[in-house]
Amino acid sequence: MRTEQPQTIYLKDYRQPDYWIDETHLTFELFEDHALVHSRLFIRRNGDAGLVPLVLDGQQLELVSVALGDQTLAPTDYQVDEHSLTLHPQAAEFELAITTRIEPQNNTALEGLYKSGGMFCTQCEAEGFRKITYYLDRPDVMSRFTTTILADRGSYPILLSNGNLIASGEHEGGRHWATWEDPFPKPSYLFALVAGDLCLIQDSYTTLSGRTIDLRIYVEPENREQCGHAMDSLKRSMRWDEEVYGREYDLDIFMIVAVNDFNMGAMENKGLNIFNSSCVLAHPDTATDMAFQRVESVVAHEYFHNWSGNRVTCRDWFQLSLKEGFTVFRDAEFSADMNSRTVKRIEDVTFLRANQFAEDAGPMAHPVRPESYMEISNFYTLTIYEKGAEVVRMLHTLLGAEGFRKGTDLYFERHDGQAVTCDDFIAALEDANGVDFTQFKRWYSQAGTPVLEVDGEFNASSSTYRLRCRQSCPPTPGQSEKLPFVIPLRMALLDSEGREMPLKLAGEAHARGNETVLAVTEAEQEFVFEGITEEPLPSLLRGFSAPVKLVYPYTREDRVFLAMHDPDGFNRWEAAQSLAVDVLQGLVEIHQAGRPLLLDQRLLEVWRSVLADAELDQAMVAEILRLPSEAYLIELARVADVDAIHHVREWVRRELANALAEPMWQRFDALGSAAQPWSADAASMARRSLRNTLLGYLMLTGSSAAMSACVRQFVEASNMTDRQAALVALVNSPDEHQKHAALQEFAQRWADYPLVMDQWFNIQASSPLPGGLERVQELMTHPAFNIRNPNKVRSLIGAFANNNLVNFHRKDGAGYRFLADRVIELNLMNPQIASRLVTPLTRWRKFDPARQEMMKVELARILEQDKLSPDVYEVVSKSLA
Ligand code: 0A1
Ligand code: ZN
Repeated sequence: MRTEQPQTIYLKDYRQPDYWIDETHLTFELFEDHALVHSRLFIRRNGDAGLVPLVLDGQQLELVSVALGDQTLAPTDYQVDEHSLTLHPQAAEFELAITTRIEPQNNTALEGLYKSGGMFCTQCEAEGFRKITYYLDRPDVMSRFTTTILADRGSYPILLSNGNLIASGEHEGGRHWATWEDPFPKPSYLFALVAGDLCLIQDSYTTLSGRTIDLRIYVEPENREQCGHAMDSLKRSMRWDEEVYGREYDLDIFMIVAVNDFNMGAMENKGLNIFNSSCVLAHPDTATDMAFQRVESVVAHEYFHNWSGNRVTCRDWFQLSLKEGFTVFRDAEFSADMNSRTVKRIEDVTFLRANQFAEDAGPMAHPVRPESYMEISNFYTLTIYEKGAEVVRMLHTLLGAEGFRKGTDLYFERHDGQAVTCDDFIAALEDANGVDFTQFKRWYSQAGTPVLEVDGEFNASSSTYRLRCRQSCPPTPGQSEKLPFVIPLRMALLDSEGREMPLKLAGEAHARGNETVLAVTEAEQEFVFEGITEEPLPSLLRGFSAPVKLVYPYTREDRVFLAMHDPDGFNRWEAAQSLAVDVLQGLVEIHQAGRPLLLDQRLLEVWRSVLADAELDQAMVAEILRLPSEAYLIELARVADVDAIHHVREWVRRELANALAEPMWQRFDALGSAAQPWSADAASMARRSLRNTLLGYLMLTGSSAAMSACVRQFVEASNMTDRQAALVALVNSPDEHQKHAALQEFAQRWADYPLVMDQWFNIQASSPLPGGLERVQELMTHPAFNIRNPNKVRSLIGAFANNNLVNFHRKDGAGYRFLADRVIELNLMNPQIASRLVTPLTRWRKFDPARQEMMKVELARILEQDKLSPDVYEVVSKSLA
């Protein structure tokens, strides 16, 4: 066990810094075996802070020199330890010059300045800047940056930093330099630098006010052809932010750089976004439709941060969701506007419920605005991002689009250039609309997923319908009691034909139309609708209007009815899903009791009718036909029986496929062939999505017709979406020969495309067929695998532990041991990746006692390691507490 425990940082301890840094002048001298960083800081004491020491953050730095004004300091004038440099300035304003020496080529944690392939790049959020130089590395210290980069011209012809290029030139010894100036004050986490041999794709954008912006995407030369989609997405994002939020871009140049080694998806550094190449590159030959959509949404997300994050930033890291929740909401709305709104919402809700709900029910559960942390990198979570976005969505729902826009206009105007809090955001929405969100703010302070129990009572004699709501929220670490939330409940009442009934609430003067949003604010609350002349069926929580678990005593017949008739597309899908959940949960119990499985014909009939529905958007048909995931079924279970869940779900899939083979073939054939030319439009994507969902089902029938259709598709596909879908079906089929042939062919063809090889690893790691662990262990020795590359770790080890649940949870605990070994291996090499990787083990409370024990043994083994990074220590120790 590590001897020194990381400190816990508390929100309640926040206070302003003692000093401000008005200007930051940096010079980087880059060499192959080290880099020298010279900083000149113009520092000013904060208000009436007295003669307090100046404590600068710094880690893993070699201090070369310090000068205060024109005085070079002696080592006795300052104190240095592992985390800081302490100085004792006498003046209220002074200039400080520091030189540090670092070794980017040995930086495997990918935080601070590091090398990815042949290029230098940075990642400073959240606390990476302190690994570059000593600084007040906190987001409320905003400074104007000027950056000069000096490097060998041959190896690093491109030298980039934030803002505008103001000068450049030659230097002796084949070296050259460039100076960049960013006119906007920013915190250090938004600093960026890139030096490399990159090619440039260039375009321009004219803003609403007529300014021309130079748009640049830098990639390695072999990827030049794969940038078109990112560029288009960027231009669409710029237009959308002007139209929907009135936000125009502010610098004259906007740059994106793609790097292969990156811990996260991308980073919104001012004017110089740095991206994981997986979130930039997209070409139909190599990227799936899903990858295209991810590129579009990540490009938009980072671009939108220019306002929600950069112009207005966070006061401290407890406020992270201020920028992330808001920006995820913005990018989701952008994607909804660019594609199918309903399908986008279904995808996001599916993801949230399978993953964020699990986090909210686990040992690391925390509020959207946490109150404490040990390592901030551990708090870039689904709760901060996705639940945070749901919270902003609820505000949008409560205020309406116009009211919300008035609020965001005020927020941007009031806080431009400032570092602020979630309270400031809410205050702007309140002030612009004259509302009070005091109670609503509990969404920021209380963790856990609320449960909303609803039931209805029709009274024929009074023509009323009474909707009773009861809310509760399970305890989470450090929070045993919860107060009621404000839950916006979007709903309608349907008559026996599925038509929406006019809604009028007792005690209200005005009718509410056919759909309304009820604000559930009490622990128990009733709503009485008048003028209801027949017993209605309620359609509740439309569009998933709040991140809660809805419980309503629907019968299976009710769910069938809603799945067939609800005029709201989202709730049609939801009804089909919840019917499938109910059926699957029932079958799991039957299977556990050792009784024979029998499929509820109602599920079959819903699937049959959706399959025959020519009116419904094809992407929606595909969404409805997909069964709820194993991960979601595990999340819903009290004690999850992974084997039974897997067995039953596969059995139902096969039953559906066999029973519906004929209409599935008909629909499949009617959708054309995978050989037809690729097109990016929504209709084509929807067609591919449905065709491939059907192919997956048809392959379960084991027919030779399905196998030959699949092999044909693998060979003839005009694009990666169809080729990959065929490969998935082949890999999961029992035909060893076809599987190996396809895998080999694929690996040979795409050996030089790391992102395609990531898919190849992912598909095999995710296959639930027996022997999964051994396959993954063998793949770790494949020449294309590299444990230092986060994308590879995610696509092989992460995919195995998160997607391949039967193999990961195998009875002898070998899956757990394997994952713990990898976490230990990565612990010091890349702490952020190690601590993310350990997540599946922290969910041990969900499983049977034997598995719980084995998972805890592995967690304890990790905890006993000699040098545990704070990242891994925090997650593992909290999950065992
Ligand atoms: N702010 C970025 C995500 C991000 C956060 C931390 C990182 O450190 C490794 C990197 C990126 C975003 O929301 O896109
Ligand atoms: Zn973000």
